[in-house]
Amino acid sequence: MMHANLIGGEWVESPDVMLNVNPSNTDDVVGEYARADANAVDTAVAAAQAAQPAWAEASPQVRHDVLDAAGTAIMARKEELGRLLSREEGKTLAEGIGETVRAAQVFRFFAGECLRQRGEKIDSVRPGVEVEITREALGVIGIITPWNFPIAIPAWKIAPALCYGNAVIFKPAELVPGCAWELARILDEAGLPKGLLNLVIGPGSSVGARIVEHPGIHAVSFTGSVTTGQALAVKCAETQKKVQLEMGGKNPMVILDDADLDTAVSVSVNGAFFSTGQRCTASSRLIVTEKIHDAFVEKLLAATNSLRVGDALDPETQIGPVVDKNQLNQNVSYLELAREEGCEVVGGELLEREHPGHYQAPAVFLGASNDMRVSREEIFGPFASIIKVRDFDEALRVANDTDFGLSAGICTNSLKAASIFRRKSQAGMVMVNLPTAGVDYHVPFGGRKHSSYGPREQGSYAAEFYTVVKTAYIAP
Ligand code: UN1
Repeated sequence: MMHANLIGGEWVESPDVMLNVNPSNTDDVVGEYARADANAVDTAVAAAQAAQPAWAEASPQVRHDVLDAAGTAIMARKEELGRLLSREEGKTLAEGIGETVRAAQVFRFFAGECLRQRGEKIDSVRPGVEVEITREALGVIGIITPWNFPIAIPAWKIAPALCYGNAVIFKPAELVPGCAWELARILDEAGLPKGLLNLVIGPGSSVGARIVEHPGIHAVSFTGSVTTGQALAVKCAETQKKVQLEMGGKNPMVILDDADLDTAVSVSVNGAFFSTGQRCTASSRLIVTEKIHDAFVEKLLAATNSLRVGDALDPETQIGPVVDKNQLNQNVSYLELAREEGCEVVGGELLEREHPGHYQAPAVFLGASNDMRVSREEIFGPFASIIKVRDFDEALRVANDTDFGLSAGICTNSLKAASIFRRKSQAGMVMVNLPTAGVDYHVPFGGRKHSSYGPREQGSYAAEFYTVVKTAYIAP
């Protein structure tokens, strides 16, 4: 069966069809998906513009009920959707189901937010005049999502967009159209009026480019690479679109001498290797003070060695395959670079399993320094640089010495060190004795420097991006 795009409330097929392939077994085709073109974006925008005003003016109860029904439907199908997610993306089944649950929670959270929208009433400086500040929908939002969170990232962009009364043009990553298609169908079946959510699966060069240049789209929320995001922002400025970018990370995890060793190892393994290191919140720099360094490395290597790499759908698997051949080749070239730069590389071998897939062992780069390219560039694989430092002051300096600023972690039992780190970290999110990745769904998410641009995502802070403020002056 061909999976069609959803445009103006109709499921539209296309002569251009692409295959969704399972990275754990490249002989397994997850499905065939219609590829839209730039003209489909134009049709979608026209439908979105026609549908959006009535949606924004509808009772918040109407929007609440649709988002709540979508959240309930996702939750009821968490095993099946989690399986589809793991099959198309390659993260483990537990991670796939966990991410699906997160998507359901996001929809329920924003169902509640529909009912919690409030404004402000302020006395004017002019006697007798009152000022009212309210938030209104922007109009039509372009949503461009990456392959590494096939359901949660679409959820945390689409749910707030709809909550605040907008219509959506949604372009998922071509590597993972399966969850995107199911999400579109769930919203359609949840009673979302026609035209409010348009699914346009297709290449960035045509579909993505048209979203970015279309004058009928008022804002674009993008998660992906720094290069694509920066080019997109420049293009969006030409038509004065609001932009929200979530991009890379080179997140530090600082391990201090007084850390609990088991906690330090478990948060490092989780942060660096879970989801095959394919998270912008991954801990790719483990910055370790000298007294604990050797004991930490010994335990970390033992833990890393015992990780079971395999088919994402096998319940025994802890690390699934790399998403595709391109990413695998890139990983391999970074392993070579790590050696050239003088690191001792432990792990990283390409592995064979029952079916042909992109399997690779996690790797640590021992003896790394913070100025090596492998410690500065986002690799997006199951790798971490181990950077030895003298003390907390140097650790803090190294942690902040990066072009990125998404998430930063510290393992310590010192309240003083933890509070100084929280204050001085130049990252958008700080984790104490917790992995840098794996965030809550109801609080703001985002970073600084090259990691992010524009207002925060998630929680009530999402309103900043998905609404526009109106200030009204009222004389009696
Ligand atoms: C998480 O770590 O829980 O693309 C979320 C990413 C991030 C999401 C990470 N935008 O990896």
